[in-house]
Amino acid sequence: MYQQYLEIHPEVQEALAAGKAVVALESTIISHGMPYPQNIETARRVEEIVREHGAIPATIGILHGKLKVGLTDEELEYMGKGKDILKVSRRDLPFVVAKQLNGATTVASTMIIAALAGIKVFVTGGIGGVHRDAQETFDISADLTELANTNVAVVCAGAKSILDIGLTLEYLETHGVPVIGYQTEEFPAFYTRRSGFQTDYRVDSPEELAKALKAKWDLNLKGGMVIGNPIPEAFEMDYDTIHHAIADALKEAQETGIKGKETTPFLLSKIKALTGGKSLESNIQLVSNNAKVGAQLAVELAKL
Ligand code: PSU
Ligand code: MN
Repeated sequence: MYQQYLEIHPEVQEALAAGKAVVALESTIISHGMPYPQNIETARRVEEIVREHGAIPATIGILHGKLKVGLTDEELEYMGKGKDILKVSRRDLPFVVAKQLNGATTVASTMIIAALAGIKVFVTGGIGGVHRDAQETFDISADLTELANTNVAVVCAGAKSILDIGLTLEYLETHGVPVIGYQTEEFPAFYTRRSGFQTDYRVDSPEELAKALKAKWDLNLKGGMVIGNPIPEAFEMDYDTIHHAIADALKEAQETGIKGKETTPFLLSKIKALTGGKSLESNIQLVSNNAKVGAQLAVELAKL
């Protein structure tokens, strides 16, 4: 039934049919997470890195209601430039499809579409999570419930401290989502390598990660896995700089009444302005670093 809504790029289709390594990439980071033209440059670079490490990239997005798995260069450009691109999470999917609209996919909806296409590894920058004042706002990203339900591994640089990282990890634990530190014991905090929170397991190689995923899914333990891959030291931000910027951005969001799906994009662009663009540079570097690990993982998984 769902095939009628999917449009898989021929190169991706071929790779999947042959059991080769494929890596899914999201588009909210392109349309709502970074400014033009760095968004498109980054998206292209990330695809290249995935190829350099032996996998086929499949950037996911929605165009005229079609769930696209693998975008052409023009489509990628449109994702980065178009003014009519909605931010689409799980709850938005049916309407964007039925009304034939354009949409950028979040971690949650990218996981859903990747799973429909048969892709098991997905690379992004950071996952959504439990927001800092969630006790009051109930703002908990649908990314977390998706991780509990959909069989896709997510390679990320952790979660930003615009979120409550501790509560995010508690939520994932409750829902049985393994949280892995890639070559680290600590869950990374996106712009910085350290967050002060431990992960459940440290894993040092893509083979080891692939084996754990295979075991999880062989055992019918549904859901994903969060693989926290810290930003390379050279591109890490100064702890105080980023923490002040985040505090200021959060204050402004509260004062101006920013809510719901606008929150994450608002905070990201404020932080970029407050750090004089440094946060954007870190963001680009950490996604590239994740693309490498994700591709290596997909290659190992394809061997099992
Ligand atoms: N974190 C980033 N950049 C992003 C996002 C998160 O560093 O662009 C996006 C992802 O697509 C993520 C979404 O799935 O924000 C979470 O949004 P929300 O909190 O509204 O669920
Ligand atoms: Mn939210």
